Order: sequence, then C-alpha cells, then structure tokens
Amino acid sequence: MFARILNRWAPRALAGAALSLALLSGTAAHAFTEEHVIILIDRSGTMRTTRASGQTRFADALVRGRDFVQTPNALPRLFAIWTFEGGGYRREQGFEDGPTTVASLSRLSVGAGATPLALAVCDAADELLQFGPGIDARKVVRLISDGEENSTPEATLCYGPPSATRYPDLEEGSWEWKVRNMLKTGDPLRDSPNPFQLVFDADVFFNHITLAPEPFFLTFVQEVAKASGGRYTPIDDIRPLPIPGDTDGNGCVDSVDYRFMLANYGLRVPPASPAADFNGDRVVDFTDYSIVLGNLGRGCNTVLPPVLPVHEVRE
Ligand SMILES: [Ca+2]
Ligand SMILES: [Ca+2]
Repeated sequence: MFARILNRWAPRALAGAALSLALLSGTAAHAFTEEHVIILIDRSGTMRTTRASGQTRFADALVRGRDFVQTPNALPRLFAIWTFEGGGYRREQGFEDGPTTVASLSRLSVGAGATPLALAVCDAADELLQFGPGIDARKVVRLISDGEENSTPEATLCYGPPSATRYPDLEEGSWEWKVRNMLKTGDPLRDSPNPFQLVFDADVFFNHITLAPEPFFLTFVQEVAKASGGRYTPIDDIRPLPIPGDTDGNGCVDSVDYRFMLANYGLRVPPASPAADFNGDRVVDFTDYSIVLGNLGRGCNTVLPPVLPVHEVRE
C-alpha cells in the first residue's frame, strides 16, 4: 500500500523539485502573474461551537472566507474550496473566480466528525502545485480551522504522530514535519533550506480559557505561516471576528481605522504598522485604502458610516 502511494507521489515530488529550481533561478520569485488559492475549511464537529458573537465558528469561518475572496488583490486570483471532516476532505468547488466562490461558500454546511488536517493541507498543496503548469502563480493554502490533526488515515503520506518538539525542530516523521515539508518542497518526506513553494495563510479559532487547540499547535501554524510568507490570524471565541479594515481589533471599521490607515499611507511595513496593511503585501497603499473604505461602518452600532475628513489619495 505504502509503495503504491509513494509511486503516486513520485512525479509530483519531481514537479515540486522543478519548481524550486525555477525559484532558485531568481526569475520566478517576483514575476507572479496570478494567484491560485485553495480555501480549506474545517467542517469538523467542534466548528459547531458558538462564539461570543452568537455565531458558530463555522458560520464565522464562512464570513472569513468571503472576506478573503472579496479583499482587493494586486494579482488576478482563482479560488478552489475544499472542506475536511472525519476521514477525508471534499472538493466543494474547482478553481473559479471570486463571485462564483462567494456563492459556493454560502452553500457549505458543518459536519460532526474529527479533523484530518494533515491530509487536507498536504493534498491541497499537491493540487496547487499541479494546477496551471507554466503559469507563474503565487500558490496559497488558505486554512480556516479550529483544531489539531486527529484523523488523517494511516495509509496516507502525511499521517504521523504529533511532534514532541516545537517548530522549527519538528520530529522527523511527525505530521507537523510532513506538512511543513510539503508546503516547503512539495514532498512531505523532504526538507530543504530553500524558500517555501507555497504560502500558508491560516485562521485558527480557539478558546483562551481551555487553551484548545494546544499552544504547540498554535505555534506550529503561526510559525509555518510566517516562514512561508503567509498570515496567521488567531480568533479567540470571546473576541469579535476580525474584519478587513479594522486596525484596532474592536470589531468595527470607523474613522479611527481610516485615519490610522492614512497615517501609514504610502509606506512599506515596517516602518508602517502591519495593522494598516490589510492584504498583507507589506505596503500600505491604494488597496488598503479601498479595503477600509469598502468596509466602513461594518460591525459598528451606528446605522450610517461616520463622516470622514476629505483626503486626496492617488492610486
Ligand atoms: Ca476599529
Ligand atoms: Ca497592503
């Protein structure tokens, strides 16, 4: 069984190696023409947990997915949607445009099973590496989850015990080691000193009282996101859901956020605050301006958006 799976993976690992050579050549790294994303949503039973907002984690996960799709982006984007639960994952939607993806997100429903997180992340990474050959695409696994790996089938390559040591010193053969390798090299069994081939963006719902998921898991997700050039957003059940454009995290996008963005406008991060860089491209520019404006009034208790001072902002 194992040999058969290895054979299935071998050409993919080679494709990954070819891509890493392309990156090393120094031409592909900054020449992306598209962005390809798999939005990977956890539909395991714990996602039914009700947050302080009155919404379930799953309902708020769909809001986060929709916000991600609707956030303006410098590159044209294609999105696929996968969900995972129990012993596997579902391809809910193949690579499509933003409006189609938003419509698909609204049709998803939560399940009741465990969390095959390692399987889902590894297979999504593999699919991204295979998709659109010849296109210099930034490839992003966008995970939205509340939990640790606990149900990846033994016969799959990213199955493994949890690492007893923390990132970056992950135990060889652990599921964390395999997932990190997969995102880095396209091969779960091979590490490399080269940059990550895939970007790992992650939202993790957690409960600060029970500290579930465990800090080890949160550290792992945070550090892999950071190392791969992605973003990590921890979402505490008692806190408002993060909204694009909300610079101070009070759950409302208002003139305070608008002024904060303007104070950082035109700057790279740093010296600009990362809180004003809503799309995470390390610069505060017209895209961030559009995001705060597009969400103005959201989450606030006022009916009308606040009156803003007039500023001239050029694209
Ligand atoms: Ca705010
Ligand atoms: Ca930005």
